[in-house]
Amino acid sequence: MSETNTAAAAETAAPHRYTAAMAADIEARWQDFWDADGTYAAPNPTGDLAGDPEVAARPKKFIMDMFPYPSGAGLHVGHPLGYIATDVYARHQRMTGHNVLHTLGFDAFGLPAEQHAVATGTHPRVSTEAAMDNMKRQLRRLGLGHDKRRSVATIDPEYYKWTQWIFLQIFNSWYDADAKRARPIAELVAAFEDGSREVPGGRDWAALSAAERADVLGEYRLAYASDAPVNWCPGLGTVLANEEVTADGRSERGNFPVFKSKLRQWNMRITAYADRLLDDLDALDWPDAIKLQQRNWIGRSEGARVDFKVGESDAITVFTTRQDTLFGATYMVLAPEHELVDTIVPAAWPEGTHEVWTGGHATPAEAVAKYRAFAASKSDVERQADAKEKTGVFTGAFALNPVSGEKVPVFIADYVLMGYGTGAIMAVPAHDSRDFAFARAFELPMRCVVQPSDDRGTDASTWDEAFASSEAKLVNSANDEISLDGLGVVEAKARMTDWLSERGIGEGTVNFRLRDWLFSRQRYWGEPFPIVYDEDGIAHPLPESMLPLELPEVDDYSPRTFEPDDANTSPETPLSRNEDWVNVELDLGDGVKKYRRETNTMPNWAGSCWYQLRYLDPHNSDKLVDPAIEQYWMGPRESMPTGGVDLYVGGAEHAVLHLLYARFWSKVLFDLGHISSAEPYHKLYNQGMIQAYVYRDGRGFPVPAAEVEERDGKFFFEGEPVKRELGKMGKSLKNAVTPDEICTEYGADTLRLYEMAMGPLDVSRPWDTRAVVGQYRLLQRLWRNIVDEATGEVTVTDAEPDEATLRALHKAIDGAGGDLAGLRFNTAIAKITELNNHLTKTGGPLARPVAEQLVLLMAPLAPHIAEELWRKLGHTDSVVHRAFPVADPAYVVDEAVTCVVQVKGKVKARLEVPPAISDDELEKLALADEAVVAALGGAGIRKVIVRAPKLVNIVPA
Ligand code: ANZ
Repeated sequence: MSETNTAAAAETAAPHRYTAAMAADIEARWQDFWDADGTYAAPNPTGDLAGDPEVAARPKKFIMDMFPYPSGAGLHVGHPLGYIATDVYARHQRMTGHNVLHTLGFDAFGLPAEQHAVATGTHPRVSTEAAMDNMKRQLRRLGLGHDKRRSVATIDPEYYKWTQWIFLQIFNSWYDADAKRARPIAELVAAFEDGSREVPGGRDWAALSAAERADVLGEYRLAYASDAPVNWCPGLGTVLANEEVTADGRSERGNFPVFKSKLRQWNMRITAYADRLLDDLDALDWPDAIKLQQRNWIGRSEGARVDFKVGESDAITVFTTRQDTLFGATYMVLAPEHELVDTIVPAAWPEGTHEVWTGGHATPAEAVAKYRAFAASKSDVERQADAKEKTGVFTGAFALNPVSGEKVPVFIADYVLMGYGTGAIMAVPAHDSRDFAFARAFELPMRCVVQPSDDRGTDASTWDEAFASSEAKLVNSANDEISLDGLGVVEAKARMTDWLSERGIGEGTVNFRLRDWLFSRQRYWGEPFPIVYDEDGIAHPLPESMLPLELPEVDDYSPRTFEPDDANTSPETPLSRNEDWVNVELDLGDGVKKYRRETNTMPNWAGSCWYQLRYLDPHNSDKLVDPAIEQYWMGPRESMPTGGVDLYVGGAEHAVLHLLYARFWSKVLFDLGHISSAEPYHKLYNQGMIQAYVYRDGRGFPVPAAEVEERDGKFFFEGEPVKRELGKMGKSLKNAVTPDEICTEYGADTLRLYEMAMGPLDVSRPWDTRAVVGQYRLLQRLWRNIVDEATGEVTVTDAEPDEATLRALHKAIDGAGGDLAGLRFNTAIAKITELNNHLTKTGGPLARPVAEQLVLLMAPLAPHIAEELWRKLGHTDSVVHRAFPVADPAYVVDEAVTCVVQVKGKVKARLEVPPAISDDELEKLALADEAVVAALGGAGIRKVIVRAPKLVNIVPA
């Protein structure tokens, strides 16, 4: 008989067997039921909860997935791994007495839709909404228990109204470093007015013009416009991120020249929060690796600033973390862009200038100009690459080392970055590897000031590499006033810092790697800034009543492009061409005046910085979020002093940017009193990736994975052998599998089980469509254990379950319950499978309580079949809010096993012990046994051999 015939025959014999067709029917019915019933609606404390003290008394769980971008390509089976996991967890939490808030919205602004719009003329909203609809359909099919009333999309004006509102809060506040918190800018203005705070430069606030006041406040605001050096690409008409610029200074897309150009851009003063962003990490339940990445990104360095005199009146201030090595500073380097460079460059090379220092140029000015042009074409990352050859030129100037009194040459070189520290360094070639390489290339002197711990000696000119250590002792470091010789590095640093500050030529300082966040984009498909400029160019915030400021309709979604080589151009954003929208007459409180709107848009990250708050209260038109609601779902608790979401699941790729930006916005909103949680996400969990096999033909091109055949462990496509490797899943590697295909073939419950059973959630694992059937069979056996496949009737009896079944049941409840709460879904499934197999093997109808508990156990993982069986078992309510089974401890402990205790090879005692007993425990029990003590007769013990739980062998001394 052919396979189809077998299946057809089976179906006639068993018309009520669990099949894909039946799963499709069950799943669609329950999905409709849940939607109509509002089964997953999470009650709010001010609304639904207020009248129900029993519900209000329950503990809460706010469970979130990272905000998805609705891609036009739809989902493949790798995407929902995290969504299924949070859903299973949320379902288990509901069944263990929690009020659960779980929903999913869309982070829907973004470049792909805009590029599609540029290419096709379709409005990005149209393609984005189509993509969202498709994704919602795909997600609904998986049976995810989301509170759909709370779903939001960042592109909805009702949502971005609040993104703009938050921008205004940030714009209208400043960081009070003494109080260590943000405060309204009006309080700063008041302090300038009444003189309780000095206006920078000691000026009189009342005497300042409006423009001057705006400039002063711009130095304080947490959102401010500044002239930032950016990668300007005239050929594309847009500013690019460092990552989008190639090694030879061209745009990755289109290969156009890129120029470092100063453009007026919005920034967020995240640096003001550097310390708090670091300190508060301690209170968060996040993977250590992510915390470490955030710490490194913030990059706190303790060191000193030191002034080196140049000429009569100028000084170069350097930032160093090794002020102890100041005696070893034999030259200096400025970043090529450093503003002092122009001041210090002399007209001609000084007498005796080393040939290699000049780069072959006739004058220092020429050398500097040439080198600057060269450096401008590189990204910061390339400039810092350790392995690269060191380049630079002498400026023609010398500075004075403040401790050795030596004249040291001042260079410019690209390995020193303008954006870090002071943009200038003292170079200590003996003890810094980059300085060492540079000094070798430019034949500069080196002085050893830290005694090497190996046998290379203290003549640095003979070394092959720098000696870097923070544990060795200082040498060659004394003048008439200070000696560090013999001191350890830590003490020498402290001594040097004191000495420098006493003389007013330096001070201890903390430096951060973190930079302010560049917040402008020259794009259409983003949130417009709620900012207008008056005729003097002063920025004014729009009043809240004018929000949302909606995106205007435009004809052309692309920015204006220019001659690729024309560096003297500046971006013209898609919004700027819309004169009617840009030029407005508004009354901002002082009569109707003419204004120009800001025409940049906000970056992609803006909408995802605060979305957790909107999930809480998505339809509130007066407030970002009702404080009582925020307090209930996210407020601090004893176990989470900074508050936040209870569980946040997503990929590790968001370690820094999104998570740092969201933390920053939370802190500003917290400081200003809008929310009670100082952190957005208390517990973070990174799920692994679903990988997929990629099959490549002889030329290395991927072939469609679905059409590859396996024979004897070898793989063939259209008869030709192909090579198999592991890779990402996706269209380009021709190995995408969609959840829709699997749902059609087996049902969503099978897909859910398979994804959860593949391995521990945080580990990456390869997808294998052929293995999915294993979970399908589990569900078929589950069904068959409760339902008669011929009649469709339930088969349970009212007879008492036997002891072995009760043991199997309660062990499964105990194990699976703990596993579900601990996100160990694969082992939970293994335990439920074991129980189900036991029930299959024992045969006969199940006792009703066993059948019911089995269904409840399965409910978080396979909710559709669980609902259906629950109904068949005669219940009229949904399984979703039923209590998860509780194990009876009497059945959980295993029966005892007998352990034989031998002394000198002879059996002296038999002990009844739990099978899981540890070697240590068993040894203690054996040695305490009366018969054993008697057999040893006070003799010492030479050796104890323990083979838990069955054997202990004691060898007396
Ligand atoms: C002298 C010295 C001696 C240094 C030594 C290091 C080792 P972190 O720890 O990352 O903060 N530096 C300072 N500003 C720089 C800039 N703008 N571009 C490139 N390098 C810069 O690094 C601080 C160290 O990096 C500083 O300490 C400085 O070199 C260098 F044995 O000063 B050090």
